[in-house]
Amino acid sequence: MISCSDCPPIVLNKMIDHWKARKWSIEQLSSQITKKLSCKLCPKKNQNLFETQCPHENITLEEFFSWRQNDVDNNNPLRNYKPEEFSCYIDYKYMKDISPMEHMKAVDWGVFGFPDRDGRDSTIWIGTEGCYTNCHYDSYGFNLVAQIQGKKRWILYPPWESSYLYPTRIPYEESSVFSEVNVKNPDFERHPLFKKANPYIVTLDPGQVLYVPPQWWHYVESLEDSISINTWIDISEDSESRVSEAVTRCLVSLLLEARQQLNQVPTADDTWINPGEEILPLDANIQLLQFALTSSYHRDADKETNNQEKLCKALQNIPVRNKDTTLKGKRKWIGNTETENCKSTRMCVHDKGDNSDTVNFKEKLCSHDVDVQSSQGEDIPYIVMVERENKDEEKETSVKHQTTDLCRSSLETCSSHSTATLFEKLVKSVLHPKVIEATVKELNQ
Ligand SMILES: O=C(O)CCC(=O)C(=O)O
Repeated sequence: MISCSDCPPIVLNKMIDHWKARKWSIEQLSSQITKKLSCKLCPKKNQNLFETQCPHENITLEEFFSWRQNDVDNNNPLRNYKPEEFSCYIDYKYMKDISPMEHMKAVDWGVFGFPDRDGRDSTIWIGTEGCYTNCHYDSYGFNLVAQIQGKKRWILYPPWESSYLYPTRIPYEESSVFSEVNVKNPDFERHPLFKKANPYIVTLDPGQVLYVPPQWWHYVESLEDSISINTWIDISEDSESRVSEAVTRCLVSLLLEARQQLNQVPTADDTWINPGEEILPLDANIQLLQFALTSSYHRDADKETNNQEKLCKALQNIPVRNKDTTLKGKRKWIGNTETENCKSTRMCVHDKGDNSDTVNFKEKLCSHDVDVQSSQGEDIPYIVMVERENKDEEKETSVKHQTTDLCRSSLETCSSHSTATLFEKLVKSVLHPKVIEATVKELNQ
């Protein structure tokens, strides 16, 4: 089994021209999506506030659009925010919750190997120039992101550089691990290891789709008013992440209960929990942990469908080219020549030897002088690799999938524990001297 986390992000071009959603604009959507939506407003002078530090309002897309046109009436909740001072982001909205039914088929992930996925499995992000999502990684799966309107810049970091990014679970958001670093304006005294981080940077234009590999960190900012639509696709390693997430939820609910006992409940905004997160009581979370452990233990990896392989297959005949090569006439498939780079462009999860079903992305990306028998000129789909910014530094290739220390050695024993034993194990692992030592170090800083 090859880890799927050590392949780089790629940009897929001309693959969504057939989507109805490809033609959407904020103006058009403002008459079609009529529900009130929560949005975050962030002062433009500080591009690194956590969601818990920004004001939120409930608005219609129509109110958003007229605010952008400097046409606000007294009922518009945005009337007190100046567009030149604040960015506004209607982020992370499941289309099935907010969009009319006819929008569901306007999105179609079939060309990427997922014919059953459409708007019902997608999330939409609508924001002004300057809006952003702080640096984080998603605990589950991989991500396909389609840019619909406006340009967006993605700054990505590989999972093997996690220690340079100072991960934190506060503010808490289910399945998002945030970085403490202000990646746009880092404080190297507080985060000295960040100097070693190697970003991969890409600006997405409308019509492009970004593949974000599992557990890659990303900071995202809109360079123009923009719409994007994405789908997160599960992978077999998610069962491990589900255990980590369940442990985190148990600890968060435990600490929230402790906070209540200490009468430390905030009167205004809660800086521990991202807006919209619902925290269940501890006993419910312990049960969910039990369930995650049992499913993780009983899963049959051989029977699982491999979604990364599906993506590989869907992309196998799509040429890879350099950003700058033209598509006319005979051309090369541009891959990376160095063996080490080729290794890192692997996308498939299973190495099945001679099995002809196996799609070897690495070989494809490393092939050269391939004649392209195409008369379709500029209109055919193609792939562009997202490149690393600092190429001179050594790349560490060993990627460790995030696992929890709790029960690492014996999932079987652990999944059969009673609530009481599981809770005791949880408390013991939190009270582990190594954790205490790290805590003391943190408190002394
Ligand atoms: O587009 C954004 O602002 C963030 C998107 C994101 O974090 C994601 O798709 O995982």
